[in-house]
Amino acid sequence: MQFRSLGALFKRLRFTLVVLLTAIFTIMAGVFLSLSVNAQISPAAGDATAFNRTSSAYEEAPPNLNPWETEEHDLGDEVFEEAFVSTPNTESSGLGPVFNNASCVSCHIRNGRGMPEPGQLLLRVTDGEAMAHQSATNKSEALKNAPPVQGLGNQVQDFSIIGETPEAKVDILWKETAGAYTDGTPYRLRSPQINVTLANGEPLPDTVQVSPRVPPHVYGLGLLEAIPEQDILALADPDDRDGDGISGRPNQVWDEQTQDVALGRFGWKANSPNLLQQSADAYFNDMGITSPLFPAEDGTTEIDQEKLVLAAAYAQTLAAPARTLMDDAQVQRGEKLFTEASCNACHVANFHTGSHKYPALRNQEIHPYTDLLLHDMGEGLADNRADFAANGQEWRTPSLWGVGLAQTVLPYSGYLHDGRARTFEEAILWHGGEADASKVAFETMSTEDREALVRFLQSL
Ligand code: HEC
Ligand code: HEC
Ligand SMILES: [Ca+2]
Ligand SMILES: [Ca+2]
Ligand SMILES: [Ca+2]
Repeated sequence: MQFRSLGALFKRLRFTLVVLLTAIFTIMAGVFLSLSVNAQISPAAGDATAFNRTSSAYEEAPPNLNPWETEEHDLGDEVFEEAFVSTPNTESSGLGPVFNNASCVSCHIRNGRGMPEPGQLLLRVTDGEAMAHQSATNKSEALKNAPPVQGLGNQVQDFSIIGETPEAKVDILWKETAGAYTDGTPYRLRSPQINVTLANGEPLPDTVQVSPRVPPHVYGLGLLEAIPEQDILALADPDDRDGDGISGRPNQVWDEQTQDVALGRFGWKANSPNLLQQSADAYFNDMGITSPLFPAEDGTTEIDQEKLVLAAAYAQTLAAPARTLMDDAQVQRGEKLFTEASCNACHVANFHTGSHKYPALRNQEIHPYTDLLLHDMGEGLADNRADFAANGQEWRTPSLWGVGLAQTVLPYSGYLHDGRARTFEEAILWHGGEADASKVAFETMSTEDREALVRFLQSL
């Protein structure tokens, strides 16, 4: 390189120096920024926390998986995405004949919640008349206490493969009502009206009990599976002995593997004991795919045990997202209000996981904000349909970790079992029954406090 004068040389050096200093400054600022951002982030699931708060936040494997767990997770990921087709194709065949959707991921979108729309919303049904005259013949039948509906079973499959007829057509209409907070701020709530037209064109008889449910998120579930049973049962207070208006009961469900009664943990009414059974149930009922746990009547199966185990493995090995904005004064105020309004009586923040098939999930301090128990949530949310030990007004407390990312992952997705709540405010305003005092506390808060509480939920 040649310089025409000494001045030009200095100019060149000065330029290099500026570039160098700028680079150093940028790196230092980056380090400083990442440190200060980290101070705002907090692990929600111990070593199994994922530090990603983008639209792919729910798709992370826990960073502490060992190589074997990582392989199970990756294979499970493919299984979760596998779209089935009708027989006689050689691969991914066996869909239907009737079904709700063709893959796990088409309902659990980006592993988050799904929409209250045909293809994602499930309708569980019970013959209410038979229910009234039920005399159970054995333990598992007695537990199920949801007599199937003639021609529909316990779930409406509103899609079918070519050449077959869907069981029914499902239409969702929204009914809106108006209300106001104590400070006069108006709000609107909506609830669904489900219209079912059977294959023969007839409407569903009034005696059929219908329970619409949106797909819940599937991350962090292995950690919930790893909570020791006695720690969940210890929170139950069925007769409300401490007189705080909140009871909480465990669901008692049928475990298809052990052929015995077990604690229910998964599903909106905690009607499934573990993730393997929940996955087999999804294959069978949502996709029409038989498996070793739910074979066809003649004993044949459309997927093998290995695939079933991998589907469950994926849900088991999904991390929970880290909390954010821990240093934010409004968020801190919201967290205080969350406790003051007794939200944490059901949305329990702290657990310590015990044993699990996957070592990464063992012995972690987790903050899922659920007690996994059933609560009477009042008439407004009632589906009037029993599900094992759960009655028609009871729902399992959903976990709230990662809930602040719901709109980032799937904009316009709703909250609550049927996706009726468009915002956190609406979700809270629907709380009743055991949660009535919490709802009233929220309704009577100042606008500023309501905003702080919602901001706290957004930080989860
Ligand atoms: C048609 C949509 C649909 C499909 C397809 C589907 N699911 Fe689901 N899933 C749901 C709904 C709705 C629920 C809640 C059911 C209930 O509460 O009764 C659910 C619940 C779950 C849960 C429990 C979540 C929790 O927080 O308790 C898991 C795990 C799950 N599904 C995994 C799967 C797997 C694995 C597959 C594929 C084999 C699958 N799902 C396919 C709609 C679907
Ligand atoms: C008595 C137990 C109880 C109390 C107290 C309670 N909740 Fe809930 N919460 C539930 C149950 C059960 C549901 C699910 C109801 C349904 O889906 O119909 C729920 C649902 C939610 C949801 C929607 C979650 C989702 O994934 O769709 C949010 C948000 C929420 N609660 C926040 C709060 C806040 C904030 C408070 C305090 C103001 C509170 N809850 C108090 C039991 C409770
Ligand atoms: Ca099939
Ligand atoms: Ca059916
Ligand atoms: Ca109590």
